[in-house]
Amino acid sequence: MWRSRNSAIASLALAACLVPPKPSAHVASGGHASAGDEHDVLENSGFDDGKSLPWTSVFSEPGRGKVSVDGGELCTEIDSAGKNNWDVQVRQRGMTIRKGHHYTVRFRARASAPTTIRPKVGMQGAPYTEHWFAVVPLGAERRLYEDAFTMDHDDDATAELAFHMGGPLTGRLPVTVCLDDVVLEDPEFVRGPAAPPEPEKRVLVDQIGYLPAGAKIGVIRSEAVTPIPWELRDRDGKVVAHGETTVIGQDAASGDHVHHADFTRVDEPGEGYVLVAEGESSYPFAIAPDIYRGLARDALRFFYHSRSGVPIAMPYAQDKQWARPAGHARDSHARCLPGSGCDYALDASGGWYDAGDQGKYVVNGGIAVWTLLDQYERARRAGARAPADSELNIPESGNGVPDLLDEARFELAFLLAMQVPDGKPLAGMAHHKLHDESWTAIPTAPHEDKQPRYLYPPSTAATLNLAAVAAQGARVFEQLDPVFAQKCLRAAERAWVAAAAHPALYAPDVVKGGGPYDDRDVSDEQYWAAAELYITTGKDIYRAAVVHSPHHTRPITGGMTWKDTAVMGAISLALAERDPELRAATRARIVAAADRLLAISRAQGYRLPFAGENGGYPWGSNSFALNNAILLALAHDFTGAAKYRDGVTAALDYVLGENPLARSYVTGYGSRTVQNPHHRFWAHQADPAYPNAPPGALAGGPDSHLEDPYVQAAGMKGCAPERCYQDNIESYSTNEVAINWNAPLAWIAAYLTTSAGGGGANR
Ligand SMILES: [Ca+2]
Ligand SMILES: [Ca+2]
Ligand SMILES: [Ca+2]
Repeated sequence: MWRSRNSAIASLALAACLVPPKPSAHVASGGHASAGDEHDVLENSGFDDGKSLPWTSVFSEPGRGKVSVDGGELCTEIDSAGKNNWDVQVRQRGMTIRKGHHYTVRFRARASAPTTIRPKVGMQGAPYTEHWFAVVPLGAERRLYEDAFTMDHDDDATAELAFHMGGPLTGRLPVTVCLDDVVLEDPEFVRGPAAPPEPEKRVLVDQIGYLPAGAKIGVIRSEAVTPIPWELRDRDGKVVAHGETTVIGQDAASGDHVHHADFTRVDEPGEGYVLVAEGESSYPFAIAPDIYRGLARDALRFFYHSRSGVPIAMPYAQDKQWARPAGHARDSHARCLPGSGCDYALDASGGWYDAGDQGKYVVNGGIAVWTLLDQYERARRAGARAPADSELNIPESGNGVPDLLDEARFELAFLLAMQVPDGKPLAGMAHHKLHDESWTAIPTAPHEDKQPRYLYPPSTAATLNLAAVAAQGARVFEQLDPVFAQKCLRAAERAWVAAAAHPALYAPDVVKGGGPYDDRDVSDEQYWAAAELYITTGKDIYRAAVVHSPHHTRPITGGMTWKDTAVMGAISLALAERDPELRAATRARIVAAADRLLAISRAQGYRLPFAGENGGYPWGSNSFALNNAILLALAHDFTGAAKYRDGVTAALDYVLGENPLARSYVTGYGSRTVQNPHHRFWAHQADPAYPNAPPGALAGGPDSHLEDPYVQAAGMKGCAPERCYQDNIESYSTNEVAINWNAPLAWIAAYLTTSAGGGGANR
């Protein structure tokens, strides 16, 4: 066997041009590629079980294609090569490359047509230091390649082995590149014994617990077709209740055969309760009236951690690991996207980062602000304990204003700043969004992002969204800060007029560097804006727009999304004093919706008041469940019927662990919680120098459309909807966090904390 030169290549920046082909990797003249060696740093070298994980693929626009495991090989079909080598790649991460160690790289490869690949071992993020690379021309014949290098740099705990194969590396397209027996050998590396797989829980509960006054139903996965006995034990192991299950049967959403154990009658507060059936135990949980109090606070503190333009500082960060310098100060002079038809700059600093990325999107910011302000309005109308000034430990704690409103205002001020100034084209419209020119890598803390950022063109959806939220803000802040309230109202009415003059300005559905948030139906935004403006001003013109909208009478099918916003208008009308006639009518529609959601919850094995869409679960499914729960909570407020509140807790029970994966989708809340949300700063899994997520962040949850390379690589095709989930930072379609998802989590947790005792308020 012939080994090539020892080649550690220092700090080679990722050049956009093709390194000229040279024999830096050589065809080995025999021997085997010994996959699965104990000195192999990689996992899954051979692809022989039909899965590619932990290998994943990345296609960066305009790179396009797909990856599959076929006949024991990992094959990448490249339809569009993109601009750069790395616009098409497959890679494995999560390894440490150690200083002074000698590495051998070996793999088999072939291609359907002549093309070149560029494997590299290097840092997965900036500055992308490469420890080794090779440029390898491929042909139709499957051949064995081998090279070796010595690690000259300090230990790299963020290393990856990536095969770049896009941009100028390609020849004629389409082309398929197949890899097999990929080995990265280090004689000093010895793989530890594999961790034993975690046993699947079969007795599922809310890992936080249950309210004394509410329904308490555990889910048991059992093939038994007749009722089975269950026991509830206290922390000392004493049986405090027992009974027999109700057989629910085969459940499509989870793929499980399900029983329910109802221990609602147990209302003795305590911790360490355990539900037992068929010899298996649940995670321990509490029964107490204030179990969601910490969650209600931390779910709101998520927004402080997401602030842009200001440092996240102690003591507000709670722990030094979450402190960071201000990000994106340059948003204070945000310019329009070149060629987009405007030439000014806006001070659009501040606001919240949207999600795992650091974009700022008006339509998603709007729904999140609305939900926070509605939490306040609902609490006031319901006579529940009003949110207080100093409950969130934020810089505005102690300023005399409820912290919930301080936090909402931080984003509302940004939304106002996105409005086109007077005298400019499209004056009064709102820019759709502000984000980076290209996607940044994981990890990238906000202050480390050096990408240019631009204002994207105004849209009717963003403008009506601004009109709605600014109108709501005007009435919420009317007593607290009349000057700010006036500013909100002026912005809202300007936006309304501008949207009427430009009723069909739609954001495009594709863009790089940020989410598109495209929406071609703005009739719902129009209804929502009209409702908020009417409640705040009482003007006939807005009332007319409400009652003439098709959304005024259409049955409500579920909670709001950033794209489907009408129900927010309905909720505001149902809470407001402004118009008793409209209030009664919308309350009736909300209660009817809650009845439908209760029926759905009762038909689900895991009791979720959400049916999915055409049998599948969408991106952010947990937020759909929680936004539906808001409708159930309001129905409880309006009627006092306990069944609606039990529907609310059923949704939260599912999110907090009473689901087939026995996983709490909220960081820090539960025995077995989400660990690795998709986030550019809370990126500990990608780089141990970055923190884990703070407590109280909600993962989007199962998405049966498998919309990212990581879940696609996980071999999950055909998964039951509630199981289509991966707790990995790379799984942005199932494990991202977002402001519009944490907002309903905060709403629901606060509702169950302040109304836990009871009966209907605001009847
Ligand atoms: Ca193989
Ligand atoms: Ca305050
Ligand atoms: Ca819409």
